[in-house]
Amino acid sequence: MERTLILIKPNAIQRGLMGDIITRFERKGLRIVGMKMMYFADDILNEHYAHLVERPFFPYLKASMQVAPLVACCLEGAEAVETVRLMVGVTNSRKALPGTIRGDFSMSGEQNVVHASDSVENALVEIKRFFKEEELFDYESAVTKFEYGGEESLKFK
Ligand code: IDP
Ligand code: MG
Repeated sequence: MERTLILIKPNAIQRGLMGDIITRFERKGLRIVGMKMMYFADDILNEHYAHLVERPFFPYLKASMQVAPLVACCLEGAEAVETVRLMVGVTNSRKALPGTIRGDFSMSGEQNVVHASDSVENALVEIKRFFKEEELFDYESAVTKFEYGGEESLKFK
């Protein structure tokens, strides 16, 4: 099974949306295999948003990501990276489709409630950035056979 990283951003924590966001992923059938609350320290923030440091909005983004703690989650499932990006919606929440997390919970391009890894390759790097190996959990689920078909279970082992 594939893993991806999401961050429930400080703006979502402040607005009391943490539970709603986690529930979306749980209901979908994505398994939470790691979860922690933390402050986004300078060194990992600069690394995580390295692709944006030159952008004019970077100082605002950085401040908004450090104003309160965030919750980092590692989610597991078949094609989890792509599925979670679809659930999150496009960056600008005003353009994000209704039914997506950003589309339903936010009005902003910056304060857009959640981060999700954008490729399988980046997910591997981002999960390592936020979680030590012993903070991630492999566990059996009694309901996997009701979540995936027989062929899928073989394909996405
Ligand atoms: P993504 O979060 O949808 O993957 P990225 O381009 O990786 O989008 O940008 C990371 C974060 O930077 C966004 O989620 C958003 O908070 C912020 N951001 C991106 N573009 C803008 C912008 O044009 N104005 C303000 N903030 C932005
Ligand atoms: Mg991104």
